[in-house]
Amino acid sequence: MSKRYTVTAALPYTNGPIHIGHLAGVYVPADIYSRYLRLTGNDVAFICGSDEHGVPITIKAKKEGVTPQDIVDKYHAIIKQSFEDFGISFDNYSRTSAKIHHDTASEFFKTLYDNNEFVEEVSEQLYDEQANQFLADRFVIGTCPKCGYEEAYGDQCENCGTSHNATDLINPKSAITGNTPTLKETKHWFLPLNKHEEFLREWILKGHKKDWKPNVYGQVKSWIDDGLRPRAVTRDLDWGIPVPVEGGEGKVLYVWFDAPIGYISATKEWAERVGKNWEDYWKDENTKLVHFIGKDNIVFHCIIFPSMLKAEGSYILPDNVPANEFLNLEGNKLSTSKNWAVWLPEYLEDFPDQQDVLRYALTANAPETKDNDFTWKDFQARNNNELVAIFGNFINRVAVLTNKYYNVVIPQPAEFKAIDEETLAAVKAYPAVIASSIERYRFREGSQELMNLARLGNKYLADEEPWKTIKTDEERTKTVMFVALQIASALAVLSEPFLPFTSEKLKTILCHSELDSESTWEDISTKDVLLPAGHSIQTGKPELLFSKIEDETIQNQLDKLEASKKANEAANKKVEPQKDEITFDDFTKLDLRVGTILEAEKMPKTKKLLVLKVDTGIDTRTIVSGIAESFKPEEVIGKKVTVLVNLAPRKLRGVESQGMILMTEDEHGNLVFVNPNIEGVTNGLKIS
Ligand code: B3M
Ligand code: ZN
Repeated sequence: MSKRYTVTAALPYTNGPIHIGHLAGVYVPADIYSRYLRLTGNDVAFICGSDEHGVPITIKAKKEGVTPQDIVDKYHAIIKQSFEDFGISFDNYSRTSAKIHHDTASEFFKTLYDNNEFVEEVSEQLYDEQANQFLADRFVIGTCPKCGYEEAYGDQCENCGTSHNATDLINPKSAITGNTPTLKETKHWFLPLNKHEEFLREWILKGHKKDWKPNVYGQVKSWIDDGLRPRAVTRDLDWGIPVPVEGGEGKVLYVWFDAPIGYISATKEWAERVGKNWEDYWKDENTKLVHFIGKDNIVFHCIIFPSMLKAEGSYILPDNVPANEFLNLEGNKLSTSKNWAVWLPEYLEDFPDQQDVLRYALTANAPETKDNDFTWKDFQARNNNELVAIFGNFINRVAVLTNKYYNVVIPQPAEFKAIDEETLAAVKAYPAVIASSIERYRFREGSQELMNLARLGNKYLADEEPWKTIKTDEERTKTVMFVALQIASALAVLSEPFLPFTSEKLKTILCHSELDSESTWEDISTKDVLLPAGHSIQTGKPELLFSKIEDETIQNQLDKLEASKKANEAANKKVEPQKDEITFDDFTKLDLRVGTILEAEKMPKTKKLLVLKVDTGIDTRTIVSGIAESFKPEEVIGKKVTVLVNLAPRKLRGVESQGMILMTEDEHGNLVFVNPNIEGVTNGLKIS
């Protein structure tokens, strides 16, 4: 029975491209779900768009010396293109700088305002005197009051997911100047979440949202149990949606107030375009609303947005919010700022036409219940051992043998044996098996069930060996190839949610479009024949669905990652602030000389220390230096160095060190000697 669904995917911030973590956490699962719902005859609005307000965008604009609009225009186009490239089949991908969104969000705010759903309050907020602006959201960094994470933002802690007001931060610092903020009075409108606590308890906790994933239900419950407080929904910023009420001059809607309303405005925009009524998708109790997000957005989608919808009064509430955990990359947290990521545009350059390989690898290893790690080795294994060796190999053998034995015309089967009946019956069970996984948001499980269907086909061919029976029993071979082709056709349909590009290629190989009617998801479990005898599949050598990925390709990716990390470290090396001023007399106390390292050996039981014998021109002395991680002893013997000779001796691990060798770091963070061009200069000469 067809149902109506509104499926939303978190609106990506347009302050950079999207990477594999976004795909794994939100967009591939949402796409699998939406494609499956369409394939099973449901009415689906799959909605997303660019989240174009908020402080990250203004920070990026300031850093690049352009306007916020320039930033959002650039990255909206890049992100939209990436979603199209990876087959994320939104019905509408909009943007929150669009007029329809400004109007919708303003109207939504005004309705709550007119219904006295806000608390209007003049309160002291964090202020940066030097930058002459209030500090909210990512304009301020401090210690999270809940978990102690020291890089929490003014509105949210990425470490524990909690959301708070900037004034809750411990030891806040301005992200603009580094100064400690002062407090300054300003008026804001607050959504009194405490007023909605009873509703939230009833709806979520007593409403037995037990089908919500434990990671979601658990975070929401702890948030409610900690006690809900009013949250400011306006900001003293100039980039965003102006506050549409008296006294709102110079203020905008808090980005997390306007962004979720973006789902509604994008639905409106779509409905107008396709001649539907948007309210069917947001105000009809029979519509199922599902939000796909990452775990850092749980509080906004399970507490704040539902409270807004409830306060407005005419909207449905989310049926489920199947948030994923985070994906890490080669053991480290994916990071835009550290450029530790696999960016989608770059992936496509290196792996053209292999979107499904990434979709499959990310789904098969998705962070559905805990953070998970993407490794290029696993990516290669999923491709070579599953997509190539099982799925692709099966299809290729079926197509090649049908071409070779029957000139691409599907043969009339002879009598079915038990193995044939059992195999065909097993195929019929797969639509329900995969559907069950998808409907419970277990996409990893679903992808493996799909691969099991390909395994069934592979095993059937390996057991029945048509390449042998063709020589001895033509009738038997016809039956075996007929059965194998039915499995291939089932794969073409059931793979579409997970591998949309492969499904398309497979339907072309099997000429599905020339069938009287193309098989639906349900047909796979009800029809006895998916590809009838006499139907012709594609002539000629069939396109290989997947190709082996070599070790060298993977090594290149690992090298690329390492290089981008080092380049980023160099580019973002923080220059230490200047030390306190000294006088010339202070400087003249330093006695710097040219010296030569005569001997070097590692200090036993330490990682960092070398014990050096240095000829300073004055004498030969022992100096202990923390350079063992950058140099082997033999590499420094004979090196001319700059020595601070009048540093008071000090004992290091029982060895008395009489001076210091001057060092610094190169762009890769490796230690280097501070050596003006002193080769050929004799030891003992003064450096000043
Ligand atoms: N722009 C995504 C994030 O926090 C945020 C989602 C909005 S969904 C309404 O990374
Ligand atoms: Zn925290």
